[in-house]
Amino acid sequence: MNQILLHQRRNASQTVTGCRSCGGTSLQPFLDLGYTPLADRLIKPETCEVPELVFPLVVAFCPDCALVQILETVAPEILFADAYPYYSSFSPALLEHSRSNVEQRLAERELGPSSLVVELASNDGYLLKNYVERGVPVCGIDPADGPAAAARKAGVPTLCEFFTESFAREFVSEHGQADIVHANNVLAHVADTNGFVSGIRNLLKPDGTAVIEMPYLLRLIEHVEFDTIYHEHLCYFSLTALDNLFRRHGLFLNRVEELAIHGGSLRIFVEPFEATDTGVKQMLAHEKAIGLDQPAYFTEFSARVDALREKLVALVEQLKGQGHSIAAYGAAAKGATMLNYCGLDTRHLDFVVDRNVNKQGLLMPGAHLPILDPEELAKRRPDYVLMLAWNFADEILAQQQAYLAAGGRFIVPVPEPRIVG
Ligand code: JHZ
Ligand code: ZN
Repeated sequence: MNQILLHQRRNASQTVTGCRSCGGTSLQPFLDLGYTPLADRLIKPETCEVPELVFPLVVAFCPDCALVQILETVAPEILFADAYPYYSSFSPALLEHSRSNVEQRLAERELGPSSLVVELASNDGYLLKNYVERGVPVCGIDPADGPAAAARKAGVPTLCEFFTESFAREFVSEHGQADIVHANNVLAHVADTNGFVSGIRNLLKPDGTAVIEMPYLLRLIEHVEFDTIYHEHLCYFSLTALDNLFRRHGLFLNRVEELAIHGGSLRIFVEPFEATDTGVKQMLAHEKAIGLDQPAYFTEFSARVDALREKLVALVEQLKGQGHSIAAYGAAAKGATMLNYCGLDTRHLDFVVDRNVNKQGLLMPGAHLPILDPEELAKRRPDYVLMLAWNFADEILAQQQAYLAAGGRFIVPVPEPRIVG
């Protein structure tokens, strides 16, 4: 059966008719990445003949509230259900980032045995464990059962649930409201954007703070990080769009920090009272000044994505033509978008390596490259390695000194394909 029709027949996805935030019906598409398989749906070798579900990946701008979003919503049961392979704890840099986040929160606010910290999408407990160590009661909420079980095993109480408006009400009646709510890289993943934000409003004490991180749209566009676009990411946020979204629910962006993680992220401090600091005002003014709240800002992006693809494919084909072998590093979700949109597969690349043991032994979606242990780089010595997890490039290059010293080279694809090493 035709792959394209499969998703419609099985009711696995729906196309939005209005903006995910404001409901406006003037959505303006500006990038079409075609039909792609699900980026985190790794394939078991024994089922590699079964056709994969593919879904449209079209990105649009809402002129009414400035939210950038994809048009297709894949059912969360399909996206995050069985064998969701993402475990936060495989990156030392992310663990350090989370530990220092918690240290800063503890330095700013009195938190003790009668406080409550909740994390939405708490994954394997990578962040909350830092509060546990300091004697602060926590509760993680995460719908993926593998990571949730790992969190419990690590001593982080975790409810294996989707966080919704109604779940927030039940949670508060049972456990009370929270002093701090963390939500990292999850707001973009939820289909009911307004319900999720309204749930945060319910969950917060009147003097509570939600500390929320998400990739920053401005950096995505600037650095052509188009590979961070996949079906799990329904929204791509500017501060302007966030301000519009949270205000609708009586929540205020009182403080903002820009972080380098994941190609450039925002950390926003959201509270149920208005006390906007100058940093927020300046960032909103900057977005207005550069036109990030206007559709014209996005018109050239598609051509820049295509230019990157042409350059990367030309480079890979040139190296192959010279007889070089090429592997890839990072069975990341973004890697799936990069490979599939560029049409790179087993004809060009021999394998992918990844430290996440839950990914090893499986195949990349679409491209079907086998995922192996990073030690294979030293053993098999490919001439080049395409850095799919470019957001962790520094960390990975530092680990791969032996491979580099032996003459190995990395190809870093964004913001522009280049060879390093
Ligand atoms: P990584 C994830 O996206 C998942 P992904 C999710 N969709 C999301 O929203 C974003 O993060 C923010 C591996 N690795 O984390 C681990 C090594 O092998 O950038 C990962 O598989 N060795 C929820 O999947 C991959 O690379 C290392 O030294 O695009 C990186 O994937 C390091 C540092 C990582 O995200
Ligand atoms: Zn809108």
